[in-house]
Amino acid sequence: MQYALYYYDMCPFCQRVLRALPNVNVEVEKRNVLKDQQHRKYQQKETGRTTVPCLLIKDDNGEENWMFESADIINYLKSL
Ligand SMILES: N[C@@H](CCC(=O)N[C@@H](CS)C(=O)NCC(=O)O)C(=O)O
Repeated sequence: MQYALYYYDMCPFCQRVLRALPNVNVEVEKRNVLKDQQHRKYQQKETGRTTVPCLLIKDDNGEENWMFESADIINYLKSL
């Protein structure tokens, strides 16, 4: 499994997730959607939304699932 967090620094909901990352048991790649427009475009293409934070969950078969809502993302990552 691979995990990527779509975020930007000034977003308080993103900060909540970012603060939780050191306490989870998986590695999460950070994708700043303001610093890299490709990330923003990809998220929008795949989800129809630009809301952050957003967690991309990619399984071993390459299938991608997207999760919104900071509380849900934190709970999910802590459950792993
Ligand atoms: N309830 C959501 C709120 C997320 C939210 O409001 N994100 C804002 C940035 S702070 C956003 O992405 N707004 C732009 C958009 O929705 O396209 C959460 O807890 O994650």
